[in-house]
Amino acid sequence: MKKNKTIFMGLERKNNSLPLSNYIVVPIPFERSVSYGHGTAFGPKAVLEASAQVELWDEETKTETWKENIFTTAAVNCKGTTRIVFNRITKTVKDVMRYKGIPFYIGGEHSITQALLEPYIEKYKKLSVLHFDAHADLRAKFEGNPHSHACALYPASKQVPVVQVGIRSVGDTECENINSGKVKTFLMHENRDIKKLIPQVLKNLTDTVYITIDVDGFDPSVIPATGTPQPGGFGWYEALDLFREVINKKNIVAIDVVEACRRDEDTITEMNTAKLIYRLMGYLSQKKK
Ligand SMILES: [Mn+2]
Repeated sequence: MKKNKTIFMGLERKNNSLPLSNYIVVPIPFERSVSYGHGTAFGPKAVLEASAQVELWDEETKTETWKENIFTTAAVNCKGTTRIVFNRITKTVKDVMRYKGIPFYIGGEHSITQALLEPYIEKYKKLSVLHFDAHADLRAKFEGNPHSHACALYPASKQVPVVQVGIRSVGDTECENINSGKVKTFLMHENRDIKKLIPQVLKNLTDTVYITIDVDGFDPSVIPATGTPQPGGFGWYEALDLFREVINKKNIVAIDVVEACRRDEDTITEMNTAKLIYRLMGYLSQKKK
């Protein structure tokens, strides 16, 4: 079978369409405020290309989720000022929300979550956010910029409950924002027993959940190519245990997966990110059965 490298999993069903799809993949190759390593702009393309190498039958969920229709939209145009691009992202979200499919937004740097979350916060009065990340991302501004990747969750944290996991890097200007107000932060070093962590995460989330996954929440041995890596993150199976439980117990409105970079040394990051996204789709599909 000839695979199409511009769509998720490299193929789609005959007569696939946006209204018919159970999953909607939206590439957002935005990169503007990166402070250290570069390459998130190439992330979505690399993840789509790698997804064509992921097996269509998933060995854990025992599903062939692609058959439920996965629609990949054109990439969001990320040219222009941050304000212009964020407006475009929010408009795209509003378009996508008209359909039944669960959206997977693929970044791009984490700042896009600010624009992605706005329409969900507006629509769902009891929304909460599961924030998987190495970094707290709760600075009001970073290097003078309120739309930096280091501020990704700050606006949302003033409006809805944000539950943070994987956190192992907190700046001196944001340390007062963790475990304060609407933010519940599970620092990685204090929460290494995943079996104990999961029920606490579930307890702190509302029933309606938006999941934002910065892939640097994983240990760098799982996801090596990220802009600002940190040691000691989630293992593959630990993270899957958490995501499976949250998906099974909560109503998931959308998922974003951000900060995957492309580098020349290897293809581990894009491959594992693609597999993660397909696995999460599998959990969502299993739940419906
Ligand atoms: Mn991060």
